[in-house]
Amino acid sequence: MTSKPTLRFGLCKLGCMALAGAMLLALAGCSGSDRPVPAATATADLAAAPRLSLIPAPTRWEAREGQLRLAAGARIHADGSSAAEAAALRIEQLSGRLHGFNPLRAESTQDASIILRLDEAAGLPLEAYRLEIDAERVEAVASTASGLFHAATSLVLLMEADAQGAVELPQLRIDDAPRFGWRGLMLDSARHAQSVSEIKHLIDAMALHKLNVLHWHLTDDQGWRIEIKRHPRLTGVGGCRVPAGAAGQGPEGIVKPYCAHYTQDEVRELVAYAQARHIEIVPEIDMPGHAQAAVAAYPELGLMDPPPPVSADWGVHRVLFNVEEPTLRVLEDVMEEVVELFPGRFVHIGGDEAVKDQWEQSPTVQARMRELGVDSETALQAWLIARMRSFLGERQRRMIGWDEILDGELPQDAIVMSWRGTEGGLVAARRGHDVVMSPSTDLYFDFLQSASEAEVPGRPSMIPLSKVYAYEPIPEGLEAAHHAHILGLQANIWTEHLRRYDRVQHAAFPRLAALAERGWSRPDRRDFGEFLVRLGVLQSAYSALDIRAAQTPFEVLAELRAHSGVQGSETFQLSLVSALDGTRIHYTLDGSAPTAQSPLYSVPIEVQLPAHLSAQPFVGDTPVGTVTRRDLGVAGTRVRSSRQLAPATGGLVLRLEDDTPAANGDDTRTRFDVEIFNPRWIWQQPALNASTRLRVRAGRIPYNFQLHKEESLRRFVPARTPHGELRVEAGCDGVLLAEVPLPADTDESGFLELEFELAPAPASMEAARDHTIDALCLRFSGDTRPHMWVLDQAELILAAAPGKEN
Ligand code: TNX
Repeated sequence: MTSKPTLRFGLCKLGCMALAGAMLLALAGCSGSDRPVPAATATADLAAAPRLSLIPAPTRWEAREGQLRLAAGARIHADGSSAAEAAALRIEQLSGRLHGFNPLRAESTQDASIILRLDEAAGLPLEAYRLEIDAERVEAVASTASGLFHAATSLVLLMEADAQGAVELPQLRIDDAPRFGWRGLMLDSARHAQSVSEIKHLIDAMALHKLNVLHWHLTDDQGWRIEIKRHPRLTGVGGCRVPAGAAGQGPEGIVKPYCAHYTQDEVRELVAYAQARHIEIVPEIDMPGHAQAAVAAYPELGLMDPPPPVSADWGVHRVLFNVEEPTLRVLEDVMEEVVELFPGRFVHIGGDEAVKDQWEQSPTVQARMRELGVDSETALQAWLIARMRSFLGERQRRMIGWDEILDGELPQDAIVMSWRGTEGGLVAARRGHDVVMSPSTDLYFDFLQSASEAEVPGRPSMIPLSKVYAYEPIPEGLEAAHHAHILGLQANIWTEHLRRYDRVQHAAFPRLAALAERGWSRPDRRDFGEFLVRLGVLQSAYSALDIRAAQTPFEVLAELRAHSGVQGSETFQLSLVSALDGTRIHYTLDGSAPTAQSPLYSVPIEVQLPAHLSAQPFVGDTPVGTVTRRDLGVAGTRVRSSRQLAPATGGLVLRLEDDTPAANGDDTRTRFDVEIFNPRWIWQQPALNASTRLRVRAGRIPYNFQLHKEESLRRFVPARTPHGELRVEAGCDGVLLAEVPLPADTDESGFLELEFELAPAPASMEAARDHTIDALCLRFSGDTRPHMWVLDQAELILAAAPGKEN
């Protein structure tokens, strides 16, 4: 196991009080087992006290003096209830993997140092538990199986292994219970599916964070993933799509479909696996939109002639289910089987992004509306949702839908999932609906978490760890009387761009730790810096459990700029940024590891090149994350990748990847940042004084977006030659500095390399020399759909100075 930061609790507190404040001392890393202090019993000043190294932070805890050491061979006593038995198993499995500590079982409490009791009479709420650790033993009590399970998780996370195979535990008492009953994660298995074992791994990771709802997005335009016995083509046809571009083409032009679905046996297996970890799986069958895969499988469910294929595009599609009685019966058949497979309380019916064009244009739908007496397409959707709600209600399931279900009449017991910001949640709660908050502004984990180039494909509008941690589920302005309607919160992992499970994990962790704390812990004790230190402990668990968390949030981003001077004698400025709010960056330039005594970064630094940067964020004196290392050289100031070139403001930026797997078969693909409405790449302050040539590498990827109404926002510059040109301007809409005709296709590698002179009008060349060109703007002209050219990197080539090597 990797080493833990030694954040322990109150023991450290008084022993180190001379240091500046409780937080700092926790950060100072005093583990304090040799520093006895009186038991801290008051709970009033908890906000100021350093916390246990637990995420989510417990509701209440009391520090006691000393440690409890459990030697190898220590025993657990479970009280005979199945709940205690399950908690014992949990401890055995988790402590074995995390600490190499494998306790045995005891027949009686006398022989045991860990006692697990299910005590209904104790009257603890659902999921709540009490954990007491004294000099002799651990006792965990709960009134529910979920409570005892969470106690087991907390216990193992509090253990610290020593070299003799024993574990040490702080003496304490914890009284813990979640703030919200819905602490969820949505997994999109429709756009890209994960294997059963990957989903189990994710469920285990959720349990580690005490999350309790897995919302499973199973159907969408790009795939139907759940086997429905009565309608086998849903998966047989709807479970396969031909990916756009090269990814869908095998050798010799053979199509390479992407197929995946979960059999009913697999679904049952996952439901049981989650249940054993006190996680409820909430299935989602999306309607009336996001229906293209189903309509491709059974065209009679839709309104298109000819029927559409399963979509290989991303975005908002137009395909809707029709509302004929036979279609509704198919949807009810689906729900019937879904209800049999998922014994939980909730079923999600989607309801999002159902663009009504097809309903508006269809005479059959219009006739149906007259027959039903509904006067708008929105009312028709409300009618469909209400019918589904009755069907599910008769089967003792509560219906949930995305916040669009608020448009039109909505039955009172329907739960609203607020995703278009928090407004939907606010309105729904005021109207008396229960609500789950999962706003795209704060909790969409397909949005990138840092400005690092190493971020995986997704949406580069950023949702960093600190933003998730700062999220408050009760919408601002909601009257106290309605607070109880907020059931909780949920992070959504949409997988258009998360092609593999390692990327899903990158998106999920560590942000899920912040989400878990916001869902579980008290809102009044929030300290991001202190959370980061506790996160160190969880990160050790991540590595022990092979949870591939993102490292990018901890990366120190370095930007190097040529400052002034003529070629060969420029000075260089280095700026450093950490995405971790409130941390400080210590750095060195000689490659040595930074410590709290290393220089503290405050303003851009003048550097001599080459230099070897090592930088790390610190909370107080405690380093967080890993060291970022960069070799800095002059060449780096003259090259920019698409991910470093700020796209023009507005529009929709995506981090996309090449559709061709690398020739070496390792499946790494080039990533491009592209503003898909008006693709342009802007190089701010290029070091143009010495350069007159530009080398550009470009890739070509499918343009596979359904933009719907936003289609009109597309701004492609007309081509002047058969295949369009690469244009370089001095600032967008500025003087043209180069216009290079493009070939019909890429070279063999799937890329295109162009090297050309910046040959501006004399006046703009002057401007370039005088350093008054603030930005180079690169774009490709022409409408090349179904493909698009995308910039990979641009490099300024130095003009050979007299008497100097280039
Ligand atoms: C909106 S959120 C969607 C999804 C996309 C997601 C991408 C919601 C209810 N619909 O279909 O995958 O944006 O961020």
